[in-house]
Amino acid sequence: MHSFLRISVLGLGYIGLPTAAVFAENGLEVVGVDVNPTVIGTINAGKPHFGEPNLDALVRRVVEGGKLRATATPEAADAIIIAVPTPIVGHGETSKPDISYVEAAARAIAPVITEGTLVIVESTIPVGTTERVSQILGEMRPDLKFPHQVGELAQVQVAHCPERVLPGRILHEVVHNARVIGGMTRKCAQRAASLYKIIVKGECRVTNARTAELAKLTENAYRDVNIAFANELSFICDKLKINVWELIAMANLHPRVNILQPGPGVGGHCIAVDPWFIVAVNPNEAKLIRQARLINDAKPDFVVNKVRERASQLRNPVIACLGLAYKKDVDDLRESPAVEIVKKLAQQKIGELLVVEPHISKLPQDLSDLGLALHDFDMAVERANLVLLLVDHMSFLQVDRDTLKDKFVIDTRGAW
Ligand code: SAJ
Repeated sequence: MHSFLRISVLGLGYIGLPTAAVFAENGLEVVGVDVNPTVIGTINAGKPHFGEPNLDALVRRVVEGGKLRATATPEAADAIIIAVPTPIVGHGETSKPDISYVEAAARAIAPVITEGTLVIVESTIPVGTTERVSQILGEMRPDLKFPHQVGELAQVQVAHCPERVLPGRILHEVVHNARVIGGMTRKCAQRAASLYKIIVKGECRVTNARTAELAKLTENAYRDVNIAFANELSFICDKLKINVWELIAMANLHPRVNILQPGPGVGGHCIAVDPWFIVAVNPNEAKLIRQARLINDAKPDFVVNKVRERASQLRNPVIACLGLAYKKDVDDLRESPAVEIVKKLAQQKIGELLVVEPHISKLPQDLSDLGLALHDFDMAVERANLVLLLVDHMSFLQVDRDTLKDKFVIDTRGAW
């Protein structure tokens, strides 16, 4: 039997809320903490504040059942999971991780921890940050002993258990993925593993905190590098007038080749961000990882140039921009290359833009400030003389080929 009756999750976003809800579903009393009053109100009304398959029903169940409650002030708990954002500051090569939310979370929980509390960081963090959390707690609570001070004799356990779930499949992956559990000490790791085993059906592999920190960053850098390889091929194929998707399908027939797909660029809050956490700490060693980021970041401009080239051949370019999300079938616009492309097209006044994004009901302010509005898919495709596919949403795939016949088509995803 495990020893966790009540846990707390700090940060009720894309990771924190599903994690909190799944623990609650498994019988624990869960206190969710967030700084945003709207988020707190929405969750306490039994609703998630963002879209994710099956999350609505789950949140309603656990809130109505009294197992999950959201609040603004941290409370004591057997385990406290920190799942706050770790953005980057700066741009491109000057990007640096901003761990201030994690540090603030550590300061916020310091007053409520007691002997025996397990503190877990799930947020993606640069190597060394788990130790930093332990230090902050130690500075604020001189009455307790922490792992960075006394190792296994610590009265409070600290661990890093990075989240690895894929948006769109979060509730499945949070249960079925293997977890990397990095303890500041062995006991910290084992205690954290016993917590995750309550909800995780996959393997819980224990290691030290630093290895866990780099493992998470490595997973996303690996994917970024592989997407960069595909995007670089798309630049090469454009010059050589070869269909890059056909090329990749051919190469992937080889039993040991598995190239990913080129696209309009890499978005989302993870893959486009996390590799910089490695580069910032190891600028001299992380050459390939840096270059991959630069290649992927160059893709939106390449698409804008393609559109400009095509539009210049039209008297009155009317451009249907299909999709704003960072990837298919999600409503998440964070770091989305599609948004960047649409913004640039609008700023450069390249034709009349008809923006389509079926997963949102309102355009973000910065896009409506550019004079853009949301349009219906069929109407936009019908009216446009240039159709730009930016996201391969399921609902875009069954397009009537006849309506595209006399139009320029730029398919950045190779979906059509
Ligand atoms: N993309 C391509 N070509 C591809 C695959 C993806 O251009 O072949 C683009 C997507 O369109 C999107 C971006 O890359 O813009 C990232 O999408 P994704 O589906 O690869 O990943 P994310 O950002 O949704 O989630 C990733 C996952 N990490 C890995 O697969 C290694 C997820 O497991 C992590 O939990 C998540 O980052 C995270 O939170 O770190």
